[in-house]
Amino acid sequence: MSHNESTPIISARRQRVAHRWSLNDEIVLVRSGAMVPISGSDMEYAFHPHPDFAYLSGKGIPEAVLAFDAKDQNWEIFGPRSSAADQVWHQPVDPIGLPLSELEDWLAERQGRQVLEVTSRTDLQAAIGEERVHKDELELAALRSAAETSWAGFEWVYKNVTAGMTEREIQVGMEAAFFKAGAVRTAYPSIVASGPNAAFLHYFYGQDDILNPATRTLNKGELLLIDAGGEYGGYASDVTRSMVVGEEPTDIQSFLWQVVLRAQELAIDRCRPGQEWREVHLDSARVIGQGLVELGLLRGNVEDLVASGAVALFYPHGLGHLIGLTVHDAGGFGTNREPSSHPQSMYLRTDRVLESGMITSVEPGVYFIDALLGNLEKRSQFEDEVNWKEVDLLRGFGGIRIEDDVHVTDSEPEVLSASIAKPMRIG
Ligand SMILES: [Mn+2]
Repeated sequence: MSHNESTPIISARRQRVAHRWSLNDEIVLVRSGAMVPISGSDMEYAFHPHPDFAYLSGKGIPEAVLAFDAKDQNWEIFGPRSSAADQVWHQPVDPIGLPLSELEDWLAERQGRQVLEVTSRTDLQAAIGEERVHKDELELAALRSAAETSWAGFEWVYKNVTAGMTEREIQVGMEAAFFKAGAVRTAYPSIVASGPNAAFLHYFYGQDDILNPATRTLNKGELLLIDAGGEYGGYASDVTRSMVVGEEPTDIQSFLWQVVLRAQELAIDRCRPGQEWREVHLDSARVIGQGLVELGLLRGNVEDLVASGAVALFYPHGLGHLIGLTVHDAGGFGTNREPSSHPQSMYLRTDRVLESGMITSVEPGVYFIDALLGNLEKRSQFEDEVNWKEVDLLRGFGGIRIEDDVHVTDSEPEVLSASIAKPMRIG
């Protein structure tokens, strides 16, 4: 008899994974993971269950173990029990499945059989990853709820942000709105970058020095880039909006914003089964490149400018990544595919053909990044292709990124974050 309390949807996930594993009589253990102590302290980091455990159990409890017996195709979950002493300090953990103390006996009853730890078996993990790539109804519901919490945060921004506020004030107000709307936590550290700070792709508060974190005051007429999202039921939301605050956008702000939006819209429309993601990505780079040529910042044929890496100076990251239990989710690379070394694709986190049921971010951008544009080697390498005189005038412009989370379906792409407006100007 099975003591696990899984829902039919979780049972179906387990069956699909077991089918992919195609084992004989082995035992497989999937652990939720341990609490991680903070060095030099008796405190611990916030718990993040191993996503494979979360996927196969629907639970987020430390030290729990999901055990699979391939002989009778049975799954058993073992969870810790809180002692009376524990309960003086902490509310009890949900007593799931069988007590963890019984795992040893359960394994002893199966003595002589091979016990496989899933984390030490790439093939078994890859099989779970292939299932996690295709979201079921329960996952889609959580992803839609996560996107709704993000909607609340961005609405707060649109209604409340004005020039003169600090990035930190904006972050705190936005995150409060995520949490009020039901987010359990943010899906990743919120990026709230004003003016030139948007040229750091992953700029976030406290990264410079957590004892003495800097924050910047947003000036009138500057771009504000916010890349943030709520987490709900373990599932991430990942949304970026860029807007000019307190003034009408300049011609160049407006032009580049429209170029990024056009690149995004074209890419979203191609979030359909059968599309080769790398090609969709390269086409987004061509749209960005064409815009930079029209602005007079790049010279030459767009195809060549993408191939040479000139466009990558302004758009160095990938078009998007799979989203699920982690913001950069499992299964991004197809079989026998590896990260590219080409400057335009070296940070691409997905390289596979799109299939129905996938959730991908679509997030083209354009930036003026000092670490790239000030690099002397690159300046001489791209001497002819880049109009350095004009480009140098835009150092400090920051960057523009627009990002939504898209569900690939057998019909039209479903944009989970579609209700989050895309204002070019706020405040
Ligand atoms: Mn993203």
